Amino acid sequence: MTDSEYRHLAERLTAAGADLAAIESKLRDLQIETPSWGYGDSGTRFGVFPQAGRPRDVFERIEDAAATQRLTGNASAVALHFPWDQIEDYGELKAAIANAGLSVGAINPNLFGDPDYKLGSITNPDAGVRAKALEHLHQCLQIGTTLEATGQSLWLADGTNYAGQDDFSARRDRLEESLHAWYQEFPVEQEMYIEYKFFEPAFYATDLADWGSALLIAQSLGDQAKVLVDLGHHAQGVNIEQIVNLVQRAGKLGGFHFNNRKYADDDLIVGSVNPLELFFIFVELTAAGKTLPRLTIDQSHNVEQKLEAMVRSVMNLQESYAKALLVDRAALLAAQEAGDVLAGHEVLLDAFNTDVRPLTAHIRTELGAAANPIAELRGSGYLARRIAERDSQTIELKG
Ligand code: PSV
Ligand code: MN
Repeated sequence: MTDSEYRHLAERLTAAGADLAAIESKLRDLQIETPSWGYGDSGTRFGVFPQAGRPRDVFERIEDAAATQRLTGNASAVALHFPWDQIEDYGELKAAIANAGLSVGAINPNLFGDPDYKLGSITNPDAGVRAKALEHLHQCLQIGTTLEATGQSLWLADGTNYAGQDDFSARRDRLEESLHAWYQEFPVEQEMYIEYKFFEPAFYATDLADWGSALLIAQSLGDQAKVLVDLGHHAQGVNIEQIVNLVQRAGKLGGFHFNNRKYADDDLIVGSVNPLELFFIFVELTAAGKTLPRLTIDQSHNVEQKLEAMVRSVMNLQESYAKALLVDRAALLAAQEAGDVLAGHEVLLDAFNTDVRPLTAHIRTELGAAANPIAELRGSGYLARRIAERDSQTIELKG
């Protein structure tokens, strides 16, 4: 992208009435969290394909998150997952994140990896297992306090595979009791984000299946409890932007896990399958009077180069956000009030079909990041250096 392409676009947008200075200021302020777990090894249930130069511990995952930030300029925080990122000394982790020029994103407790959670964690019929799960949640709050994190992002794998396996009401009672107990411990500095998912690993009923079940519990807990929308966690065809609007109106939209899917919870690069849906979501997020919630990427890159995939994801978010900021809200309202169906739709399409790449490249340059992040990454030798360092030495694994 060249300066002249930017100037040309800027002139055209300004002539069309856009407040470019205000839009550019919002683009500079965009804050995206990338997930520590998105940089390390991952796979499907059929296999894992280790990548050359992949990070071996949380410190190396932070190095890669910092590379994403340097290249894109808007990925300033790193979300953490425990115990995947567990280490002895969280002071050391906090310093490493700060030294990398990043801030601490949401803390993600993990209540799905331990064999004890086979029949559930905080909904398990066994009180001992529930107590163990609550202890982990308690520890995550403490880690959050040490790291000065501002949120805990909870996803439950809890659910049942067969009708009759357990009782819906009993499970909901256990869920409510446990989350109320955890909520009582929350310091004012942290929020609780409740993620929902309609299937997997449970295949009959998950205990937080949809936005309604998450919203109900968030409302019963209090102001610090909110709903988190993961784009891979809905049935096919569900209108996610309408859910976003509803939860936002209830004052309970806490955050996002961005990814994209074609079939199920595919965890593909955000915007890679359905960029139009992503844009419609940003149209809701940028409506008058709304403030952006926490924006986190939650992806698993299996066949594509992981760092490139993360950088591409941030760029896709930058572009989608920029397009939403271009929507002519006055024209949209006028069309809606006039009952002019296609005029309203076309206002959205005009923004969606604008090639904003010169604008997002310009903003990245202003932020000291790269106009062309993928080309810059490929030309920088970053990956070759990481392969040389990480694949040739053995280190004491810290997390
Ligand atoms: C579950 O599918 C999920 O979306 C949760 O957010 C987990 O923390 C994450 O994926 C693990 O990759
Ligand atoms: Mn998620």
